[in-house]
Amino acid sequence: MRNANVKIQGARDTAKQLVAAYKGLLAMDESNPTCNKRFAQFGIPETAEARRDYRELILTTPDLGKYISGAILYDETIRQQTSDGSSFIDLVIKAGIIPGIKVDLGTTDMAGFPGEKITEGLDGLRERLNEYAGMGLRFAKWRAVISIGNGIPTETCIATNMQILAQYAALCQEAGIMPIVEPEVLMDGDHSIMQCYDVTESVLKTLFYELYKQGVDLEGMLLKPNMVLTGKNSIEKSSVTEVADATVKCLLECVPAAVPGVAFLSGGQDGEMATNRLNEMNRIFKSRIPWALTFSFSRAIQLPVLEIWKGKEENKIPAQQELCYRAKGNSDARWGQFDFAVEPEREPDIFNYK
Ligand code: 5MM
Repeated sequence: MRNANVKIQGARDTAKQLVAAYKGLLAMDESNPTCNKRFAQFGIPETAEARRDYRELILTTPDLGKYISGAILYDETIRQQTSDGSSFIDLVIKAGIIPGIKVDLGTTDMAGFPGEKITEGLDGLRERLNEYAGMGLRFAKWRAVISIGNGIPTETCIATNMQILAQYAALCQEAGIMPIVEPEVLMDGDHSIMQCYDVTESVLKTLFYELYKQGVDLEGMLLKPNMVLTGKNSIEKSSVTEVADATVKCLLECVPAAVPGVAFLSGGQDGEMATNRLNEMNRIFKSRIPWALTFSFSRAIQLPVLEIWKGKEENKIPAQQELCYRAKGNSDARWGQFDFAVEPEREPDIFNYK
């Protein structure tokens, strides 16, 4: 067991605050290419100014801080100024939200392992983290990507990515920054929910072994995993309850109780479906799980907002209303109180799932 020095204690406090009752995180850390890709879908200019306006629209949404505990920002945003000349970090804090930052530098092809990716960004990370801590950013995020396909993922890809994630987490805690650890098993493909379960289980078990080996304090971190889902091209369809059942069972098998919270990514799921699935997990299992189960969605919250905004000032208020609606829905789901659009199809029995 690691003694909590001041920095570890700070990370533990941040983790607890981020998973406070009824709250979750907003991932608004799209890199410029990803943000531009989203903008292009809705005819929004792919410029630094449009990205600035959009992020200002998000962070000036009335009442956002009632539902959102933390915002994951991107390096470009924290170096931009709002329209009244203040800093984005100050704007986040003024909204009652904890500011965080994505620190990975994206993925690249893994040498010798066709179809697999490795996440880059460890070089110089200690210095970047110290700079971010000095700017008032209290948590960070790093995403590793695992694909399911013919002969993949390989053990080597999983082990290498999880080792890097654990190194990132250790560096964050050294700097007094709380690490969000994001191992994403992608939805792409035609795999079954059981294949996703098996890969997610292997990824999470490897991850926690690496975190243990590298001395990462589990109370001072959060996990951001995928839900256990069928591949998006699969003919098999899973009910909301089957997804909740498989996901919670997998987490119970792999995630130590010392971790204060699990904040899901949405991974390209339809927004309402992601909310329904989170709601179902909390509705059914909340008395049987040791960690908070919440959200850290990007697309599931933001795509409907972008669709309304379309880059036009006159659409700003309806876009903010949509953002608030999505944030509130997920906040309700955080407690199993979201108003269901999709009825659960069967009672789950997590202990008989596998
Ligand atoms: C939108 O994706 C975020 C940034 O990705 P890039 O570095 O590729 O631009 C990503 O980190 C995001 O925070 C999480 O994956 C969750 O997003 P989703 O859309 O899966 O909820």
